[in-house]
Amino acid sequence: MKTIYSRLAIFLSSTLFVNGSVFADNPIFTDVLTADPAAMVYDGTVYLYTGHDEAKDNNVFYDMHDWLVFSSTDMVNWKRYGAKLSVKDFKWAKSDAWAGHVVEHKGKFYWYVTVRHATINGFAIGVAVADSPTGPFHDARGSALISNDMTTDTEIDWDDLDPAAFIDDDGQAYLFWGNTRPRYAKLKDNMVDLDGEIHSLDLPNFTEALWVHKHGKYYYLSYATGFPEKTAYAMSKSITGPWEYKGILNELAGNSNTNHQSIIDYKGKSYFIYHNGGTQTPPHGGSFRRSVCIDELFYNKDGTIKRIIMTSEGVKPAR
Ligand code: FUB
Repeated sequence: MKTIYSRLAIFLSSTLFVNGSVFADNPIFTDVLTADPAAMVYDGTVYLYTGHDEAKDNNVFYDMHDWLVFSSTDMVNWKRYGAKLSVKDFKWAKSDAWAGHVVEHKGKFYWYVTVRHATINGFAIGVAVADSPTGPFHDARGSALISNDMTTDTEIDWDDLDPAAFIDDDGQAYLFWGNTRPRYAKLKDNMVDLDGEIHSLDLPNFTEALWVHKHGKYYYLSYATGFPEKTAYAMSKSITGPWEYKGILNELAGNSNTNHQSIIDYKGKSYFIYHNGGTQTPPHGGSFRRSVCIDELFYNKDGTIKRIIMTSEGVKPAR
């Protein structure tokens, strides 16, 4: 009997009933603080890679040391794998496990991450590789893929963060990243070296958190705009642009000055995955104690995206 009741308690704590329907409630995890979501659909499963906030209260700054992995086949029930990559896995890095992104290429999984470089001033981007979406991952280069000395056109040392990889239909891979200055470069087929020069993009009021996706015939570049951050987006018919700015996609995320989105299609629906500072678990959420949320995303007939409606109820199970 005890087992039945405890299973029921776990089920009830992970779902919310609204008018007889089952939803995932937002934030989707209440026992661990998750930020900077990056989702990947692979072989019928959604893999969710997140940062891991560990700040004890909100009077501090980010306290982030590793990245977490989750998976789901319905967007409501999530399997937990724990921390599968850490700053310590990059011998050349010293701290700050900020935003990352995983893509699959030719049966291998590449996890691009933001870290603070140990010997070159500023933030840097590293890449880890694994044979499975849940690891084990190891440093694929033994050095930074991008470091602050490679981009000298800004005064700040945190302009090289928030990597987002994208593989176009012709197999060419790209890496997008940046804070203040949005950038992209081609990746070699080995996925761990840049192929050619670094380009700058022209996106209005760009802050950070680039995410690239394709839906139908259009390419979409979404990003955090302003500060505190909203999410904006631009569209193009080509991954290399020109990009046409389309406006605000998501408003300020509750109780957090960052918003950091990921957008996927899964089982016939589209999802906007982001973080807010909304956890009610003491000592509560905030800008440095963030939690991942999921809401549906809807396209208009002309390919533009409807403004996201952030909800407490979250999404219904995908079938
Ligand atoms: O999580 C640390 C930083 O906050 C990320 O790199 C940014 O995108 C913002 O979410």
